[in-house]
Amino acid sequence: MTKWLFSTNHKDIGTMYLMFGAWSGMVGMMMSMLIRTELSQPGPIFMNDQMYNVIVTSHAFIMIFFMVMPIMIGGFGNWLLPMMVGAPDMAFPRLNNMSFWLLPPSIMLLILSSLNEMGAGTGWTVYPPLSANMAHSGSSVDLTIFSLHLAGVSSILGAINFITTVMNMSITKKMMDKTPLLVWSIIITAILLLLSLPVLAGAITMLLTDRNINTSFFDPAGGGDPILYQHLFWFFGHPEVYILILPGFGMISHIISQESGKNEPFGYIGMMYAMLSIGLLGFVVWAHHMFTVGMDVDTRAYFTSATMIIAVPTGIKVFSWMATMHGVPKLKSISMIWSIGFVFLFTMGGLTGIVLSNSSIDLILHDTYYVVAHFHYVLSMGAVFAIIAGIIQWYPLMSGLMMNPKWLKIQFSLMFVGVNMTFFPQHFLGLTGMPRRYSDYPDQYFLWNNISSLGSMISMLSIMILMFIIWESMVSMRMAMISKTLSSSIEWMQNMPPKEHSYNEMPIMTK
Ligand code: HAS
Ligand code: CU
Repeated sequence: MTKWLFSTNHKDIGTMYLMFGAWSGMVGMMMSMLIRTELSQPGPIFMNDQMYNVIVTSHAFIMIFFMVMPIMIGGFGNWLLPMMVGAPDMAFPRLNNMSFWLLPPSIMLLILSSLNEMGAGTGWTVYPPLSANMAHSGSSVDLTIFSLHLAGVSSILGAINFITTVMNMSITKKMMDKTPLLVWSIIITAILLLLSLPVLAGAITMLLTDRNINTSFFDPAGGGDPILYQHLFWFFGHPEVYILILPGFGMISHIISQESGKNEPFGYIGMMYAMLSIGLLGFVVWAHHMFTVGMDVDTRAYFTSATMIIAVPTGIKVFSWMATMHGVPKLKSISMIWSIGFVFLFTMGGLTGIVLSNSSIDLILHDTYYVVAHFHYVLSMGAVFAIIAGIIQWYPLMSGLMMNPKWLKIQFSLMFVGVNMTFFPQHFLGLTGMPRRYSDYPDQYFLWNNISSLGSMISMLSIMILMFIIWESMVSMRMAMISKTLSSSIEWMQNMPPKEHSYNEMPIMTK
């Protein structure tokens, strides 16, 4: 009965990733509710500062490494990429299974780190000296490091698999300018993973030896420098934020062009080069996370300008999505509604990113709730909206079932209200100086925090309704008609590579 757990089939593995991501998403959401409850009014409610920081840290790790990445790359990537390039499966099917099975032990180590000693209250950045022995003795931080090692190996193997699949097994390989944008987005993401994760692995391993075998890479007492850790972390960390959004870009491009009834996305070639430049530029802007460490003015000027340049390719994407939608008379499908929500709210998050990229402004806003508002607009409303759009778009293809469209519309409205009510007020909190990563605040900040906490409950309700809608579609066994959406979806995938290349030309690498 559990044979599918060991499956080497890309669709089975994709499904396992989706289920794993949904489960982790529930855990991450529960932690966010603990955070928002603690912050719903001034004064301690049920946590001390260390507990609060442990929960914030696990929330971030779980959402990034165990929710967004597994669902987007592992789930949608595995399901759709082989079909879209015309391959029978991924290049290394058993490696694919291993990539998935490295994740459960990884999340287990992360959870163990919270149940052990005082937990790792370091933030997802794990900066020393806070993460060093002096402030975090005991095994918690070490367990977190091991968790990241495993998640990193999983992603690197997955990246190798995707790159090899497209290079060796694609019937479109001689015409990458005809390959669907979703395939492009996953390839670029895989390259970013391959180049950035080893740097994180190096940094956390150096931290591990600093903590346990008396090296002093990051300890000035032994000639080291904690700023070195920040450079290494953000050389990974900034590309990582594009890893979290690029597959979403790919899904949104696909959904918008398909649901608008257009043959291809507006400005296909421009979209392709925009993603390539975002990926490339993402490697040369990392120090915009470290403006407060005391950089000289030329370095600040460089990192500010380089960061701002990313608005150009991103603007190309935003305007091309709008051009693709142009002239479509009615908003017919729910996945299209989510995509429009994505374009609008991601752009808002992007604009506050441009505000933060100004080094002199960032000296004031760094480590305030303004940053928290920025990254939740691009993640909770960018990445998450893209994921939900994708689920609604491809659920009939994956399961053969149909969700209740009227309920889905209600659910979207609730989510739209919920996330904006949660995160918009956080801009005000940040601008008036409320710092992040504290469990308490002065009374002055009560109103907006309270509204934010109420908003988070609305979002949680909305996610629970989505779970209910999926459950209901399963128990009622409402078969999806091979409707327009579904058939055009299949047609799209089969038509993208021009017909003259037959499947027989492909090297068959699976038995
Ligand atoms: Fe960011 C911090 C700057 C995109 C995620 N970001 C974070 C953190 C996360 C994150 C998680 O420069 C916190 C990390 C931590 O724990 O400390 N970010 C940017 C910029 C962009 C950007 C410039 N971020 C993202 C994406 C993310 C993400 C995508 C994940 C999905 N971010 C920053 C900076 C910090 C930061 C600072 C550090 C702050 C601090 O102090 O810690 C860009 O890629 C966004 C480009 C998108 C747009 C919108 C569409 C473009 C159009 C074109 C016209 C617009 C123009 C701009 C010409 C710009 C429509 C005009 C400007 C106006 C204001 C009108
Ligand atoms: Cu960044």
